[in-house]
Amino acid sequence: MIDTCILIGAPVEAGTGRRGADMGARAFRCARLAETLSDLGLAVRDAGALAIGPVAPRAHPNAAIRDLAEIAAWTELIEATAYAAAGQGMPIFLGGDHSLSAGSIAGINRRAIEDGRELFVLWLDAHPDFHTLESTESGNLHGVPMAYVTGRPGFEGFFPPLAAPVKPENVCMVGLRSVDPAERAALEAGRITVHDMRAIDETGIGRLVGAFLREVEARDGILHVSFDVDFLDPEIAPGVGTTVPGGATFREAHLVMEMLHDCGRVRSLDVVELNPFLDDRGRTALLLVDLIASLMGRRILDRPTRSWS
Ligand code: 4U7
Ligand code: MN
Ligand code: MN
Ligand code: MN
Repeated sequence: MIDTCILIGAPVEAGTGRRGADMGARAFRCARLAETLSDLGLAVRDAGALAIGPVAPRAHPNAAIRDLAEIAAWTELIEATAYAAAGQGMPIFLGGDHSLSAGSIAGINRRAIEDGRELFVLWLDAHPDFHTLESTESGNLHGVPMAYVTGRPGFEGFFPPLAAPVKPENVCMVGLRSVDPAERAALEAGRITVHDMRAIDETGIGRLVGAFLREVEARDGILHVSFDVDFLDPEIAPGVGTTVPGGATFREAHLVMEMLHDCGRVRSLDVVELNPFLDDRGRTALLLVDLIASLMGRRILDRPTRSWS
């Protein structure tokens, strides 16, 4: 297992329609993320916050798109950072909005391919973020990273070229409850595994995630987890711009994290869309630190065997 965590602040908020996500990484630090990980016996390296320089604006035929050049610059920087960090420990990308996952997943996958490993992605989110540059209507680029990293067309010449796309059949989305028509059509035509909130209600999140983790193991894969705060129900996690009612509960989220720890294959993590400006006395940041602790090995009681495999 990984024994060094590398905390990487990525204060990108140009991908959202709201201000405040650029303070997310700072809030994780206030909520004692580094100290919590150290208490679990992990070595922690704080890489500070990334920054891009000034960029010249870029136009796109889809006039709704905002800050294309800025997000492209972030993607390039985060991709290179992810690639470098993956060789040295477990990078934890602290957002910042979800557009940062375009870079983190692309860089992690470049490293995985070089190491001869098969990368899987667990996407925990109310949204699939599966718009192309053509299909986004809001123009907010935090809605496109999953389309980019799986190699959907239309990013060429605007976003950095991918070393290789992530295979759609290696991606599992859990928690969906806000899917735009264009995203839905593309998901229906593609091979990504999608579990909406109804599937969680009907089947139980443990069985859905357990089936995916068994698949990762069967193919000897490594796993990247992309955690959007809006995966959680807004009643327990109000500190996020895009709240959608009916999200994952406290225990559902912790169970996923506990199972991920037991599976032992998570090599990188994004925690994105935390917006401290919208939070309630830091409770969303504190909850996320507890969830990250569960992922990194904190448990209620020891259990001799894994109950889900
Ligand atoms: B997030 C949306 F229209 N689909 O494209 C869009 F509903 O990273 C939301 O998951 C995108 O928070 C949400 O703007 C991006 C909208
Ligand atoms: Mn998202
Ligand atoms: Mn979301
Ligand atoms: Mn452990």
